[in-house]
Amino acid sequence: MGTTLPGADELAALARETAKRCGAEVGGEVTTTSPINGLPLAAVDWVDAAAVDEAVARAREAFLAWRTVPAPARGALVKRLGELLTEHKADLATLISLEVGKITSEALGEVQEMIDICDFAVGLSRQLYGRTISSERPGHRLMETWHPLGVVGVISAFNFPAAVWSWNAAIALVCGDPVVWKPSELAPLTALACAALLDRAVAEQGAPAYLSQVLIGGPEVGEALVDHPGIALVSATGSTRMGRAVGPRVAARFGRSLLELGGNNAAVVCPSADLDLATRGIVFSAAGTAGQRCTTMRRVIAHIDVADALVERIAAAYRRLPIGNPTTPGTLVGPLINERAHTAMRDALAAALEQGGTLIAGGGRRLADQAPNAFYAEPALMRMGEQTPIVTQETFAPILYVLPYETLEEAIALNNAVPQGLSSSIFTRDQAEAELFLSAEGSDCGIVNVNIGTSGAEIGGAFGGEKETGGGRESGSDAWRGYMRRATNTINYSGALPLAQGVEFTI
Ligand code: UN1
Repeated sequence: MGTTLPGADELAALARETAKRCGAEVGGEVTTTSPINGLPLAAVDWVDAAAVDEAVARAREAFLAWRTVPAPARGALVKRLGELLTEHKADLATLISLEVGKITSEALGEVQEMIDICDFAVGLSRQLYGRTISSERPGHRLMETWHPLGVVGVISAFNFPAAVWSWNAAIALVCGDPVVWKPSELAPLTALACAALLDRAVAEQGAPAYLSQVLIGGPEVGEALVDHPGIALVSATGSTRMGRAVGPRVAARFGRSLLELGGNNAAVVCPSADLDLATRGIVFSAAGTAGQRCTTMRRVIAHIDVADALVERIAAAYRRLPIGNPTTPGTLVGPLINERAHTAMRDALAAALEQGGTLIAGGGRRLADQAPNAFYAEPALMRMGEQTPIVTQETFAPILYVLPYETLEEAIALNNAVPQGLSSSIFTRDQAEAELFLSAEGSDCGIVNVNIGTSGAEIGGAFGGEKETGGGRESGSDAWRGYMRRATNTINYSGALPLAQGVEFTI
């Protein structure tokens, strides 16, 4: 299965037609590659850093109009966007598969996340609640009001080339903020298609032009966004290295940043765990999306009593994984994004072996004879005696390290002993163990799950993590507050002027 990869012409034609159906014209000077066959897919035009100034100025103008539109009316725009995404769900999923190699089901799932966040944002547009607070003074009222913040800059990565933009854009738009988006240069067609659909919704709804702009270009475009004083919030998803550059630069100009950076997510598997369920959860999180989610499971911390049986089950599943063309029905593992990712995987596996690891399954390359520039990797399962330096790093590829533990305290310490803090899970049927893992003494991650894997979060919760993951929260719950500014209001209807804290100041 999945052993015949499509040729360049076939994929290029499909990309062109699909983008066109979404309203995006493809063409330009810079060639992109499909990871499916490693061959040219399309050509697009890039802008340079100078385009950022102009885009921000236009967005600022849009902001001045949009911030006065009532939030529920802003929600109507996002509602229309959600309808258009629903209509073009299969198209966007095709572009995602062609550009980043996601299997069809996961590509459709990514678009579903976009539709879901639109639904969420539409509901939110009738909320955006502030509090009223008891005033200590008679005849006074204390309250808070949430106002639009300003222009939001979104920098997104290749692995969720559409959904990350939508989490930001849907929320930003109902909050009254225009968006300037710098997508991954590896997935420009997906970005252009998303932008075209939103442009259509903007035109149909009579919303201000330039509420949404997309800037296809290199890293210097992202840097210009980061440094631009007209960008009130920089929402950046990518590596910890990228975040280390972005965070201080935005802070230096007192801008706001929302960082979604690396993860090194673990599952603790306890003696009472349902091992079949754990195996399914682990394999989806570790091998799904070819190990290229920030929520990908990279470590299993298994109790010594169940480690052998668990490893056997995971290894058996790994040996059966259908690897190949991600658009072929039944394929579960598509290609890595590019050669660099494959080299990083190979290097990490070599380091793990050197650090005492044992390769149990996978790790090889497939289809290289047929497509020398496409990088299909067998998800790798490694047993490690301890958490060596390579295990503490995030390698953006499907490598799963299995570590042993004896006490739950030890397992929690291992879970937390990495620089990243995005997602974690525990497989157990013992409620006390689950509760400890969820408690203040438990996992230090932003996402802590019980009896499911580390990836595949729903949009209703706040998404993000601690430590080197960057601390940002986007998507559901109250993440919207990051996109607004809060004003605290004290209103005096008493006719007198009592001062707070009992201060006397009689003139
Ligand atoms: C990412 O990998 O950047 O929880 C985001 C998940 C998805 C989002 C992943 N809903 O796996």
